[in-house]
Amino acid sequence: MTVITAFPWVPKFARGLVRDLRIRWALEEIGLPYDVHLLQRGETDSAEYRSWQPFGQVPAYDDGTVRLFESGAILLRIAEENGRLLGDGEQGKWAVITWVMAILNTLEPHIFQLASTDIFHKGEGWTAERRPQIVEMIEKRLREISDALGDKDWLAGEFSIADILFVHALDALGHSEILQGFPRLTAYRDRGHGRPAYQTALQAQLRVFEATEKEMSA
Ligand SMILES: N[C@@H](CCC(=O)N[C@@H](CS)C(=O)NCC(=O)O)C(=O)O
Repeated sequence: MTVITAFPWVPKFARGLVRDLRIRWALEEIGLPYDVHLLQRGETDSAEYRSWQPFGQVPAYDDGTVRLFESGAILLRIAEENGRLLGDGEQGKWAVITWVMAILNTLEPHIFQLASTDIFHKGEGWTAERRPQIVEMIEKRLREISDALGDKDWLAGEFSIADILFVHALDALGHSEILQGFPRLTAYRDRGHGRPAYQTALQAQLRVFEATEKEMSA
């Protein structure tokens, strides 16, 4: 049975944003059952976990044949192994891989910087000066991706792992005003959210946090 790791609890702002959701979503799209290993306090620092996920982060993944980490790599493994969510033919497959790299490398670092200023360093003096530059860069990238998307439903033909990454990256902008200026991308994100596999995956992640909260308050 495939196993992924996840946190038993995160603060409210992070719910739906933790990256195990990407893997849950892909597995739900394909219809593959999986187990979730919830990391207990201190476990992320254990030598055993670090030998699986060197940064002590989630998600990590084990399908019995391959054990790896990094949400992008995990999505590629799942798609490749199952011949799903990876485009059509050689060109289609490489278009998906290219978009996977583009979302992770060319877009997401800027989005992470926004989360850093708005959430992790909220209220610190330097953020007021830095934030407009970050927003400008994110908007530039979003304009470029929106142009590349054009009238298509998905980034590279059929729905693929690149769309899982892009929709989830857009979700990390949910606390900001940025997406309001991008109706095409808002519609794209909503299309992603409308997929039954996304909803199943999201509810599964949220249920864990709710169950932990119940346990803590019992
Ligand atoms: N590039 C990694 C990032 C993983 C990551 O940032 N995971 C977060 C949760 S979404 C985490 O575990 N944060 C806790 C930490 O960094 O210690 C991936 O895509 O898998």
